[in-house]
Amino acid sequence: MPTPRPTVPTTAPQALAIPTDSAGAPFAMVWMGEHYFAPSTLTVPVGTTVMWRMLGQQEHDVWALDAGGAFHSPTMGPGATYTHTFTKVGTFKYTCIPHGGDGMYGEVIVIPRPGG
Ligand SMILES: [Cu+2]
Repeated sequence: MPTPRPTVPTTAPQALAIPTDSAGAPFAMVWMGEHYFAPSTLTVPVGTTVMWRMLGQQEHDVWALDAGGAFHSPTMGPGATYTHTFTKVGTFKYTCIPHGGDGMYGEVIVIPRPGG
């Protein structure tokens, strides 16, 4: 039986559901490009590792706006990834520093883990 060939999305997916990684830890993806994060609002249980992945051709970054929730990626070129694990419940807004003026904002809403 042939293995389906993986496809690379060329537009921003609107709904993403990748609940766990191979070790069973919560995991989620955010895609980024010109000039968006998708999904721009992501809700995950506490302890989730979020990976941002660059689909765009320009350079972008992931820069927390909350002073206490500091996470800052390096400048990311095409294909680059950045991960951050969210260990506290809360709403964490972030932007792309070069493109905040173009409305390139996102947020991660971290909720208590279901069932404790
Ligand atoms: Cu950007």
